[in-house]
Amino acid sequence: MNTNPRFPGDFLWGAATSAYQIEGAVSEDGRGPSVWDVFSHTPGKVRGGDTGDVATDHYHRLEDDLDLMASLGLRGYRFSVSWSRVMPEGTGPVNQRGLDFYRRLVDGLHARGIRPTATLFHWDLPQALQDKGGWENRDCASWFADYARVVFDALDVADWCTINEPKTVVEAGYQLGIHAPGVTDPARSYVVLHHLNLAHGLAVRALRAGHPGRRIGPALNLAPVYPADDSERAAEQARLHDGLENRLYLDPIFKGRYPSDVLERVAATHRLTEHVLDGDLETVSEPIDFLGVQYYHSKFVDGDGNRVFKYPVAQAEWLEIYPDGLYDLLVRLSRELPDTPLVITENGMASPDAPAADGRIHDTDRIDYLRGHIAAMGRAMAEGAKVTGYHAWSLLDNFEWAEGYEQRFGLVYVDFATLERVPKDSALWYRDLIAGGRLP
Ligand code: PNW
Repeated sequence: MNTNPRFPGDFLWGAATSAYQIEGAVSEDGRGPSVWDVFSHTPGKVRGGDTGDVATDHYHRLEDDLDLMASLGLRGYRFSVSWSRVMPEGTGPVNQRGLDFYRRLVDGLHARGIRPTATLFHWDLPQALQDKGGWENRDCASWFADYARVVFDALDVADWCTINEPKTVVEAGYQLGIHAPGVTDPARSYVVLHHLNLAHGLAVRALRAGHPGRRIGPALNLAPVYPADDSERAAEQARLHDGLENRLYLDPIFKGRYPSDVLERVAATHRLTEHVLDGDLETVSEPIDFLGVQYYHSKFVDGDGNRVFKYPVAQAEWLEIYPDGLYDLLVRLSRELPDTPLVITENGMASPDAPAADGRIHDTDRIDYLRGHIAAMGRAMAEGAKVTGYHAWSLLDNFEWAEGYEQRFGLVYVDFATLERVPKDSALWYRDLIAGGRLP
């Protein structure tokens, strides 16, 4: 058996970013504030008081960053559109200067032969809409669809992701309160999930209606759950946690229903079913073209349902490194969803990288992480998983949400004092992988 097979010639090797994490220029050219501007400027919410005001200054360094992508040989680039750059109030007037930035980005990608994937929502809801209840307001789904139509019409992009990681919005934004808008109320979180799902479905319909031939899908962060020991109780907890981690997000989109075991489990708090109106689940389960899979880690749970760490963790304390989990996940998804192409829309790890004496960044831990996960993906593909692309998270070190600038996920190092970019060893390794079509 060939243990280092060649990936298909048309495989989409890319890197991903998101708007608030890299752009900066938060009050330029008519951009309105988002919930993340407000949250990051609230004392105590982000490590070190960091904000996305400047971030990597990508907004002003667009041409250089495009050249950087080309120099790494990227075939694909996944970015997100800032809703409040395009519609400063979230609804109503469109800000052409905001759209122009993304037009320049997309043109620059096409000019370099890099295929764009645009994500409509990567957590930066316009603050004006948060003031009207945000995702707790059912109208937010139709505001989103209106915004989606504007962006679909403006940008020459074939591949679209709707909502980035509804699970993170639900858990970090509305249960733990560690992300904007900082709510700590589970009862409000599942309403938000349903409205995010509705928004997703309405955007799929909007694309179908206006732009046949383009592709659209969700971007779900999924984490395989395993029992930490051989007990029946641990096995039972693993099944339940699989519901909370994975089926709660997959089933509404692919089966048109929320998983009943999860609903029962959270019945006291979720108030979900009362918000699901006739016809909603048909909207939510509108057929999609691909599933964006974001994989960082797996979870092992014991008989009490507590997470047990069995493998080394990265700089981010939740990021337990387990490449076999990606293999298991892809094999499972291709079995359960045989007709749905899979695209890895994010995979990566954080390290406290710093330049060595030679000025280079020797991030061998990241190379090991990428090698392990890409090999796991290759094994799943060899067994028939239909994976068409892989996007490393992230192109650049960036604003890592509540962790500020301390956790570095980039293939490219950013010196946040000078904003200079230096490709890490992992970026050069990834360049060689793309050029050769197999693991270096
Ligand atoms: C993703 N977890 O978030 C996001 O899409 C990115 O914006 C982010 O920078 C990246 O992963 C790294 O964190 C996640 O706790 C946040 O399992 C948390 C988790 C997973 C993904």
